[in-house]
Amino acid sequence: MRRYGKHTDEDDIRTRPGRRGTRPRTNIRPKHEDAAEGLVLTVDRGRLTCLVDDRTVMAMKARELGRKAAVVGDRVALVGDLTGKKDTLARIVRIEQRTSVLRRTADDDDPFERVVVANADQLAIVTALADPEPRPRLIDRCLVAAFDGGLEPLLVMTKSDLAPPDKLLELYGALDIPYVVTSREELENGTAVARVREQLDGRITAFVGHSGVGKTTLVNALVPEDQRRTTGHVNAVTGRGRHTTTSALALPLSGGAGWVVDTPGVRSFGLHHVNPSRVIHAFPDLESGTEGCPRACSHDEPDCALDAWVEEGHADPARLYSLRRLLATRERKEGD
Ligand SMILES: Nc1nc2c(ncn2[C@@H]2O[C@H](COP(=O)(O)OP(=O)(O)OP(=O)(O)O)[C@@H](O)[C@H]2O)c(=O)[nH]1
Ligand SMILES: [Mg+2]
Ligand SMILES: [Zn+2]
Repeated sequence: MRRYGKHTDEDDIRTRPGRRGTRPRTNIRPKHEDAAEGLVLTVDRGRLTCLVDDRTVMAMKARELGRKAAVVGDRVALVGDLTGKKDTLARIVRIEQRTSVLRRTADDDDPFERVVVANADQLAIVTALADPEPRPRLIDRCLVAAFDGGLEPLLVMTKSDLAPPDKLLELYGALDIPYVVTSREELENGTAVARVREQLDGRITAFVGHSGVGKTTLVNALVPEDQRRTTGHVNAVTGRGRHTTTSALALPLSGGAGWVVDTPGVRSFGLHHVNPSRVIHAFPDLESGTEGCPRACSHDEPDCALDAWVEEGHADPARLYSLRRLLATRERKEGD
């Protein structure tokens, strides 16, 4: 309110009937009343591709935005050339308030935090059941980032044609988190797509996970044919997938409301920005066990109630191990 109120008053004075004929002054900060609304689809070295109505418009940040950066998923206000024609460049004059922010740091010691995606409702945490091997610790970190950033998590387990999901389901099936399991065959015959679609319709979902887990393969199966991206090939020598996806990109779900955001593969998901006391929220299976903990329990001390909680069979010991590991890496950072 305050941001625009002052300028509105000034403009009212300048345009009131008695002063007809006075040309609007250009030395007042424009308030961009006629700015168009856009959605940031992708960002590439300062150039942003935005969807304005049904056109894709290239834009750059206006100087008045200062250091504030727009990211994929941001709702922005644009002025200037909005035709979307080749070699035109619009200006982003405002970034609307975000409903959610998916943040990560390169690692826990890295204070430089990047916003990966703005305004996503849901975080699809993609894990291959094999090739590459599942990494529960990365899953846990993504869960923490989801809870912290206001996104609902969805677990996607791919490549069930290579290995069964049993072990992961044991760890995560008990959590109150929706999950889907997919295989190559189910991707090809469309059954996997239908199952995943059920979880995505009407929402903005960001896909994250290690490189080579099949994020782009899955996203491609969900979006119109002409919007598909290239996917990686698993390197025969290292067995690892190449980092084929190099930038985040928002794509519309085919034939319906909703967006999917494909992101580049990550090795780690640094949580420098997350307050350690909030980490427990990503472990709902353990959270109820903390009722018996001493005040301000670090959950890694002799009186912590979680040891008994796990011994009594309320949660998997691997989950407590994971929580403690995560807290320990956070603590080390807090200490320095
Ligand atoms: N066997 C099997 N292979 C799959 C499946 N899904 C994807 N792949 C293969 O896994 C490899 C990597 O897939 P991508 O979709 O590029 O993986 P990504 O997660 O986008 O990787 P980055 O872009 O590097 O983060 C490709 O060779 C896919 O064909 C699956 O369900 N089963
Ligand atoms: Mg990819
Ligand atoms: Zn405790």
